Amino acid sequence: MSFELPDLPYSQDALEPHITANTLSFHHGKHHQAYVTNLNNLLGDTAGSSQEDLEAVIKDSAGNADKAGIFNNAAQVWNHTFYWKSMKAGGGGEPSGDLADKINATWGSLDKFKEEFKAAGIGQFGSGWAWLVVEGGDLKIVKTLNADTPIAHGQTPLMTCDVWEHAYYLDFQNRRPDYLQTFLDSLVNWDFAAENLANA
Ligand code: MN3
Repeated sequence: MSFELPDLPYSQDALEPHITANTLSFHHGKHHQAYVTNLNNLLGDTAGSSQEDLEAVIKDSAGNADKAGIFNNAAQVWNHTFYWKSMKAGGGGEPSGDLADKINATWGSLDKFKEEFKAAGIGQFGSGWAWLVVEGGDLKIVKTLNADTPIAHGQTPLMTCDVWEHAYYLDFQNRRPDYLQTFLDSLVNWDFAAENLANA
């Protein structure tokens, strides 16, 4: 068995003009694929194939210096699959229902949430991820370095934005703040986040 690159949940040009097909062809077809290939090479015959197998590999290797390569590649496979689902064509707008209520209760308004999420993404020095997670029933904004992932820390991710330069450089060059603003205004898939909250 081996892990496989999941298809994008939309066509490569679905997120244009915000994120171009050119970016997704490299980000999904090259970067995400490389993490899958590296992980299979590192695990050899012990590689699994399901989402549950992948999460078990991440939890087993987290914090283990001898398994840093396995952790980094497994977590990046998981993080990217989750990131694709965190966006959709015609995304952005406002969440509804329980998610909207919890965002308002936690940050006071959607605008304030967006401001703090954007600040987390900008404030992640170097490469990493900005996340909306739920932990112990509370919504939180967290950022992780490099491949690190909330599922290794007992948190349930609701949605994420990849802030590695490869995620935005072809479309936004060095303008990470503009990429984050576009993600929040025009791409984020609130239905996916609400579904993850309902299942948390
Ligand atoms: Mn990436």
